[in-house]
Amino acid sequence: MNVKNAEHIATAVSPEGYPNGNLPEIAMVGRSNVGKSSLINFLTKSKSLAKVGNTPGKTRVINFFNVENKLILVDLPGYGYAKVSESERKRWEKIVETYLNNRSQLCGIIMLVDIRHLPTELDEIMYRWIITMGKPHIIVATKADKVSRSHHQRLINEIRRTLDLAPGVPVIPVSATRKMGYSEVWSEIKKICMI
Ligand SMILES: Nc1nc2c(ncn2[C@@H]2O[C@H](COP(=O)(O)OP(=O)(O)OP(=O)(O)O)[C@@H](O)[C@H]2O)c(=O)[nH]1
Ligand SMILES: [Mg+2]
Repeated sequence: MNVKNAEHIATAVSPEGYPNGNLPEIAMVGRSNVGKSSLINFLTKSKSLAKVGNTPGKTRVINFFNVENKLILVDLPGYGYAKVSESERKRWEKIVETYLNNRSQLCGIIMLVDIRHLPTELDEIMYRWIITMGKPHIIVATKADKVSRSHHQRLINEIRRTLDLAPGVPVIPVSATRKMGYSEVWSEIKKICMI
């Protein structure tokens, strides 16, 4: 996908705020700070469409980005930020759960994990949730520029083993900084959304 037009179309905490229409949606899920917003900017060739790195764990809303009027990339709030209170965590859960369980045009999920670290227990719980939902999904291993390319395959295998991924689930190393993985991720998104 050679993206030329992408725009922020909605910010929401509940279904009333979701955008209207029937465009297919792909949701980004992952720990706070893993690189969800950066991935959206990378995939839309934009510098600042999605806000990056401003106080991790504070983004408690869902942002929707229309891409070429063909699909919507959905930036979900991140989990696992150490400093959130129990009530904030519950709020996160409600926002994300409501979206993932009820959004009919959600066609697939991109789960992000940092290539440098083994998926955490929360990642494992999230992944099992994704499996239960039964939607197509891929794993993006972010910040691939932070480790030498010669280690990528080993680290990907470790991610695969920790999450106990089925053989058909792709794990794609991506670097938003070095612009690596663009066509690989878009190719999977196109398959998932059938666009
Ligand atoms: N080196 C490197 N840094 C990255 C990459 N992607 C994101 N980052 C950095 O990681 C930090 C977090 O990125 P975000 O995109 O804001 O992460 P997020 O998952 O949206 O975080 P929350 O909104 O808090 O859930 C920022 O400082 C980014 O610049 C990457 O590919 N390489
Ligand atoms: Mg973000």
